[in-house]
Amino acid sequence: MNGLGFDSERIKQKVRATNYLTVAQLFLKSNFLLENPLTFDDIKPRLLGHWGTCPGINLAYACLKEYFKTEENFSFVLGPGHGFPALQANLFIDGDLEKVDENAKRSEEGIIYICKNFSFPGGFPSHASPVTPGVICEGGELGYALGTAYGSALGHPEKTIAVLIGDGEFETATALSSMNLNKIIGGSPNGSVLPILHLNGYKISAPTISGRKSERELNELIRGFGFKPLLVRGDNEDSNLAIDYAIKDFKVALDKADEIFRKIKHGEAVNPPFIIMKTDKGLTGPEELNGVKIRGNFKSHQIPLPLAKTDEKELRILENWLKSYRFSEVFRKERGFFYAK
Ligand SMILES: Cc1ncc(C[n+]2csc(CCOP(=O)(O)OP(=O)(O)O)c2C)c(N)n1
Ligand SMILES: [Mg+2]
Repeated sequence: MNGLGFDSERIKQKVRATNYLTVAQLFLKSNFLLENPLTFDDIKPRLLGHWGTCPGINLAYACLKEYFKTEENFSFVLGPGHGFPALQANLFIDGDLEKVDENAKRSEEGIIYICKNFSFPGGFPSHASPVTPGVICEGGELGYALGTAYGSALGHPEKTIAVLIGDGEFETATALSSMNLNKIIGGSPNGSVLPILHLNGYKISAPTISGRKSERELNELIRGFGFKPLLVRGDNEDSNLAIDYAIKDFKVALDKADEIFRKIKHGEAVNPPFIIMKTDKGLTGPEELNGVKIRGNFKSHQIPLPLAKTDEKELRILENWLKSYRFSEVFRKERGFFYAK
């Protein structure tokens, strides 16, 4: 049975922790726990990486892990591999990274280690890669996530595989043609594939086609491929409310998906579920900079504060952004990570 003890407070705290560690990996070379006011010296000399996709990954991952925590055969495939800092933050906090890398202990030293080594020569790559524990799809070249998920379900009826697909990725021929795989692979003797479209409206420097479709038209497209669309709405202007609503919708959508997968297993001819997760791109990040909208815009795709090392205003925005996650409430040097209940 899935979804038992689904705890929204624990999810919210985990999302704050993973978002904090994501931003820390992108920007910080010291003062990782923000024990002193942030200075230019704390900022990495070369700011690399992608922020915009990360908060959506952190939200989806936290909800999925909370829902499927009792299930050994649950796995997650990440399409947008450029969201590696988010994946890394989750693998770190869950202790998966520590199992393969003794430097990644869930302590202050471990935090320093993952932040310093993100996108650094001899350290961690900027994208998901074969050295990332559990990765079967790098996501550097977009499009293969859905096909990979169906491939790993082949001959494994015990498996449930959730797969996050970017809405830009959803415009690739590979992703769109993989939408037909439910007609071939869905159901016995294979596992259950749960696609999640991350509808954040943007890809690199432009809006996405799906993001500009009406809700009805997008639902009809998904239905046309033989899926049952389920909406998770995390697009409120207030980031905290957006996360609250998304978590509630996730629980409802995952319960529904579970019910549908059970019917499919019993041979009923019903359409498999397909979650559409709508969030602002760069959710919880800076809203605007110099009058230009960042959150909910393509401007959040990579480094939203590119001058944080030299510009006092950007540095202070970064400091307030990091503080907004109240990281000290979920991590203490002497206690490590802890969540509600
Ligand atoms: C096949 C392919 N084409 C282009 C790129 C370059 N690229 C990197 S990130 C990105 C945008 C991805 O947008 P989306 O899938 O919506 O992810 P988001 O960051 O919005 O979550 C693109 C086009 C790529 N990685 N792979
Ligand atoms: Mg997108």
